[in-house]
Amino acid sequence: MLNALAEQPPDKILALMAAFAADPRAAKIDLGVGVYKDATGQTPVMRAVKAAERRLVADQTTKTYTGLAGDPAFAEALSLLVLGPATPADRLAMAATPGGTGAIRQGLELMRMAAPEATLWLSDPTWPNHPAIAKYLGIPVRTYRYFDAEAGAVDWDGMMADLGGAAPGDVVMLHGCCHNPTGADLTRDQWRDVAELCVARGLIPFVDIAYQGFGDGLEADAAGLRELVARVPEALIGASCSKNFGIYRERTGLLMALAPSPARLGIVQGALASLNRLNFSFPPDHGARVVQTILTDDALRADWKAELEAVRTGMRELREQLALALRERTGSDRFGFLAAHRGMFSLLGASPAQVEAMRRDHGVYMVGDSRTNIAGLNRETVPVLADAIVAAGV
Ligand code: PLP
Ligand code: TYF
Repeated sequence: MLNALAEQPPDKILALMAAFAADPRAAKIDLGVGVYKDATGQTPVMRAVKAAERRLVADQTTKTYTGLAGDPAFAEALSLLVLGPATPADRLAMAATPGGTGAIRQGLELMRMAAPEATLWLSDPTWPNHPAIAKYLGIPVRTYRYFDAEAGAVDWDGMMADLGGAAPGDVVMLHGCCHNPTGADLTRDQWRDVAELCVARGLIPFVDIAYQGFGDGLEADAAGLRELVARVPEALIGASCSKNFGIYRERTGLLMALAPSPARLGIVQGALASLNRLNFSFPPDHGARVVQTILTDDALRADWKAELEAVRTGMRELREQLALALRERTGSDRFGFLAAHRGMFSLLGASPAQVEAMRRDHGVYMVGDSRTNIAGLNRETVPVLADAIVAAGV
């Protein structure tokens, strides 16, 4: 049996992690995988997470199974963080998942179960796991224009034109904030227009929100998604706690499915629970319990928000510093988009050969499409990257 296996294509982002680890140069800089790093290059456990974990160790009395959809208290707390006080609870089915990736996977399985003929529309470009999971599940995929590389901004006209060609019942994947890999986000007005397009054409939005709190703040980053949820009859939302709680390896995520009416809620909730059972039975609990503990305790929540805010503003400052360093070196504002973008990533606009040259000559590691993890920088390495960008002729 196993002799029949073909080699699987590697995940380019994860392959880059291995190449970086194998590079013996001391001055190498990792701008690859989307993990937050502080000025010393560490990915620390957040203070509130440590405190919640200590509390769990002391107080938890059982580790028996939860429910197939995880603990409803976690789902409620996280859905409130994402969707805010206007959360339509009587229409919202929810299931905890192994990370945000698990929420994407379970959401796409739900789509295939409910609408096997529907097409999934993905932004061009998008996070590589979106098309990879859809392909694995046999879901037809089309792309919509999203990024104007010349302008370093959203190609709004192209996006609306392409989505205008989607058929009723098709699913449109959107990044809630901090678009991966471009860093270019929709404005609040544009979110409203997307919502109206979905309503007019009968499209179902699937919002992947993995970086809430990394862009303009916890509330601002979810504002567009909330505009959408207030307007559409149906939606899927996949939320990840990996980045904003820094609990990457705990695999903590939530799939939310907005049902068209309260009467359909039970059926949708049953489908989510069933899909969890068919894939892995019960979702991981530890990270979910930590998140719930933090979100429902005033002191822990305040401390978590303060630490997240410092992370966010640190990344904003690095963006400003890099844009300034490039303005000084090029005498132009060609890289001004770096300061306008949000979240961890921006596409520099370098060719694969230029990306390779930066790696070879300067030990700067970024993804082949020139996606750069801004959080991998610090005050000392910003000028090194700026020099590398100029030397490579980007
Ligand atoms: N969606 C996007 C766009 C991402 O960049 C990520 C990665 O962090 C995820 C989802 C899910 O991540 P995780 O499965 O680690 O929660
Ligand atoms: O895009 C990134 O770098 C993060 C981390 O298969 C990641 O989202 C990368 C690849 C992957 C899972 C997570």
